Amino acid sequence: MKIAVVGVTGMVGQVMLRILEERNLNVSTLIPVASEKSVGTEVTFKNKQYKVVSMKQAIEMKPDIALFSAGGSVSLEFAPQFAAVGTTVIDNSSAFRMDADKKLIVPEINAASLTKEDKIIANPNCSTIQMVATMSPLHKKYGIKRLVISTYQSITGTGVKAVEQLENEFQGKKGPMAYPYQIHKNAIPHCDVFEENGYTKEEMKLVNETQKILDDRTIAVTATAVRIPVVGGHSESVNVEFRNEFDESAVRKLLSDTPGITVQDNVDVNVYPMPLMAHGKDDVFVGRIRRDYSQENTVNMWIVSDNLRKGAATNAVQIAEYLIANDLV
Ligand code: 11C
Repeated sequence: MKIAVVGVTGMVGQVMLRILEERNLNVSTLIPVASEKSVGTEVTFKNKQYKVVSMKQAIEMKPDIALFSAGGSVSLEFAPQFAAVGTTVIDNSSAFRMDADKKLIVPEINAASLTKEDKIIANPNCSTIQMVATMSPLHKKYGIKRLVISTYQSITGTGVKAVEQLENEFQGKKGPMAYPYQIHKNAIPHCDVFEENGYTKEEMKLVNETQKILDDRTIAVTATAVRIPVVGGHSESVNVEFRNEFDESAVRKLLSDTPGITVQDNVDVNVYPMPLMAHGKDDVFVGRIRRDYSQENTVNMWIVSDNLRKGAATNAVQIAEYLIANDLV
């Protein structure tokens, strides 16, 4: 397989390279792609050095698959150009996620809908992926009526500028600001831009992407997304109202039996998921599973995952693996 990684110098692009190495996908040719200012610099893949090429050069090389993580405007401009030469694009930006003719894929949930004709496939938002991965088996069994989500999101979701902001603030230095406020020792209830309805774009991704991936527009979703000074992953408090009766231990068992989910839930010995522990891992971690006594058929849980891995790069590589395994590229 000829695989291009577009946006290879970015935080997600770098993790994509590491995951392609770890998972031993059959990469016969790696094509690292970035903006003009990085062309000619080198990246390491499987102990070999590769020169970063331009978008134009990469398109001429007609990769089988291009993993995109270079921002929405780059995807809008270049994903169709790759698709036009026969490349299947797996796009990590929000550019195509809600397009009616593009599929929004979490492999464990809906990869079976993919066909050879899907030349641009959307990878969901990080905070959505870990949440729907957990909700999908529950929705099938109990029917989800409503989700109330509060996120506690890693600064790595914003990118390298945010990581540098926190490092500078930690050291008492001034520098470029990724956020409107100091993030060190702070919590900022503002991820992505505000929309006209008073929600942020990040919050509305949780609403719209969830309904699309679970293929059920009747699920009510409301969310508050908060940035915290953490690097290992996103955490989410999720209040889940079912249409049907549930049993707490059956929920725990169902999630434990779901591939890609690890239940960490034993409060007697202080076992619950945390971003510090999820960092560098591919699973979604779920704990603090407990009945909501204020409302019938409702359960609370705490969901944590490495936002650069399952929330972005791992999910994209898993889509590529599915396409290859099912002869769809
Ligand atoms: C964040 N979820 O943590 C974002 C990062 O739509 O793919 C990814 C943005 C996106 O700020």
